[in-house]
Amino acid sequence: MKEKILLELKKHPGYISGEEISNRLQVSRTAIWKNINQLKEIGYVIDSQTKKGYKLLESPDNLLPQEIEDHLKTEFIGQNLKCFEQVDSTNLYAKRMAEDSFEDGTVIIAEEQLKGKGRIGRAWASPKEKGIWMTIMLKPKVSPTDAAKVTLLAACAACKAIEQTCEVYPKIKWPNDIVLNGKKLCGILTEMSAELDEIIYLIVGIGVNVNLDLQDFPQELQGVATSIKIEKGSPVSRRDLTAAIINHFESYYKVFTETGSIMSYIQEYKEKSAVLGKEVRVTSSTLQLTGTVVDISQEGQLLLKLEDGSIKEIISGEVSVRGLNGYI
Ligand code: BT5
Repeated sequence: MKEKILLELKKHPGYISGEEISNRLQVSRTAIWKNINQLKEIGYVIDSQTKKGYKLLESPDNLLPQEIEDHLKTEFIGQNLKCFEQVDSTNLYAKRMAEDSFEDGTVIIAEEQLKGKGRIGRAWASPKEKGIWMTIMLKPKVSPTDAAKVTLLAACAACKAIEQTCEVYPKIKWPNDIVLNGKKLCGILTEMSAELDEIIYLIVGIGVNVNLDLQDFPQELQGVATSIKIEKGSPVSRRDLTAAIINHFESYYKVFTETGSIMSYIQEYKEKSAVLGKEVRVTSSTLQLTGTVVDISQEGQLLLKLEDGSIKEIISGEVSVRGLNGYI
């Protein structure tokens, strides 16, 4: 009912009387009054005047389905939106859901994560109502070997959405980080369940530090992490940015699933790269290399020129890339 009343308020830029809403929705005036109060409790600013009725003055920046949906231009991604106040992790939630059945393109969003996940068991700080913590659930008909490309695609989409919505210009640190002024702004965690030649499900977790202040980060991250608010100097709409990421993601993803290739956006990815041309150290549990990043291949691999002049192809997965003098 709340959603229906909200829709009526949104349709009327001026005041709409309780009677008119009551006639349109076939509900009592008391029910309307109660629901309006509930909307106010979750952050909507609604003016009520005895003679004129109700007028929506301001919508909250909470990540509520009805607020995000208004800004979506997608065919399937985000058409099924599940928004929560608190979850352990949106990726964990998505995995549990995927074990049963899910609609392709379902998006899970939480205002707060208690066990936000990074790669290889790392933690992801996800304070309440400060960021975008979301997971896109997919059933791509591509080979499991192409799954890593979706991380690059998501980074491209998130970066573009941040540029357009927030007017700050971050870079992508291959494979899964977005950095702004040398600090981490966003991380992506792609996970899948697959058989030999078929992906059963793929989930793409995207965490963006939107309106965090420095003290919202755990102490140990304060030197390496940042938020859009910190860099821009003012808060931005999480709702608009969430919708923009989903919109851009779908348009890149559609081309990818149709062609199985990232050719159409690899150039854009390279233009946004924070590591191309830089000397970096690449580490994983089995590898430690220093070299210069000379290219990112059509397959999404990092091409590293080593000291002996040879070129080493690094596949994404569980590697970390660091600049020689600092985070990047
Ligand atoms: C990532 O891992 O960067 C992937 C992060 C994915 C988070 C999203 S949020 C929605 C969805 N649900 C989840 O549970 N996860 C996804 P990795 O490259 O391993 O980086 C993790 C490291 O980043 C940590 O070890 C910290 O050093 C650092 N870190 C943790 N929280 C951070 C934050 N909020 N901002 C910047 N850096 C952070």
